[in-house]
Amino acid sequence: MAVTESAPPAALDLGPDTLLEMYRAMVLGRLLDERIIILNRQGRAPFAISGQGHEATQVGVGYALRRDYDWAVPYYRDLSLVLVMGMSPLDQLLAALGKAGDPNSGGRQMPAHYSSRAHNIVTGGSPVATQILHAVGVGLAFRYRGEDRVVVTACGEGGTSEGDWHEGLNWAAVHRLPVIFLVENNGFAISVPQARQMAVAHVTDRAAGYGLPGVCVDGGDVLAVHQVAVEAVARARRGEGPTLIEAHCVRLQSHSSDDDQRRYRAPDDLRDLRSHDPLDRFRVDLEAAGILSPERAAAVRADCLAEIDRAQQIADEAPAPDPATALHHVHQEG
Ligand SMILES: Cc1ncc(C[n+]2csc(CCOP(=O)(O)OP(=O)(O)O)c2C)c(N)n1
Repeated sequence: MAVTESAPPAALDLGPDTLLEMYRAMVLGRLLDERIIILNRQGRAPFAISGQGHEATQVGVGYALRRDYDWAVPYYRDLSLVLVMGMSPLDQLLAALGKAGDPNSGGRQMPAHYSSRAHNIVTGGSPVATQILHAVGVGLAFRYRGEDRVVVTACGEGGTSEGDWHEGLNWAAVHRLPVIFLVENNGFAISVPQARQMAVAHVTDRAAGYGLPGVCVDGGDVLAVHQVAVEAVARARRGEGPTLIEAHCVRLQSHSSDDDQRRYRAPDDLRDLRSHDPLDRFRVDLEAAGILSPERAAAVRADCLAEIDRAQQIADEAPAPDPATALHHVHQEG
């Protein structure tokens, strides 16, 4: 099956309200991400790993899913995806500050290991790409139960070098499972560029080797990603099996709060990144279409900041986990 470049999203029939909602979702993801980095730099959040630059991909995919029906097995950059699926800024700030009320892990796991029973989001381990096999298992469960749910799982292009990724795609294609394999390709695995990671030009060049369709898309174009994701979800629901989506994103921040990308990326490359900011692209498109004005864009930003401020106040005041519970959920109890 050939790699297909995505068609322009002309066929999309999204009204202005939905487009504005998607824009707000991207802004909320960005501002919350920035807030978590600030908390890290203040020494209050132990770790931050940024999704800045990936928002269009995640919101485009998230809006193709049926909320609280479909499932996700995300990776650490998927902040905007889990927000679209129903998690809140408060959920993530409780996690960032390691509070007892953190729904992801009760303040135990590193931040960015997203988990929500209520919104069908499955937590993962930290070893890269282990989540891929979990998603395939979720897809198999849907098949056994005769449900038409879909599960999306994500990783970076570096994650596709792991054996788990290859086994997962192979198995899902053989059994035509309703899994969407999203690769958020930002060109780097920490400091390792894509060319040192694979000898093919596109991750989707490998799709034919497993017998599933692979679609390459501009991950900075929220509507293009959305169209590709809508088609992949429809295919999976019809029982026609998995799709591999490779979305080319920019990584605007360093790999994580423990990294400094100025040590391995050229200054020109870093300067150029900002001209590919997906939020600016969508804002300009919406303004050109007469759907958004600069005043309205400023109001969306202020509204998102107010939501994050309110959430942070609650998270600040929330209790830390009781030290006596530190070993709970580690070994079998009772
Ligand atoms: C099995 C394993 N090896 C190495 C690491 C350390 N590690 C964490 S993230 C990462 C890079 C992953 O890059 P990529 O999959 O391209 O995703 P990105 O972070 O660029 O979004 C590495 C090497 C790990 N967590 N697990």
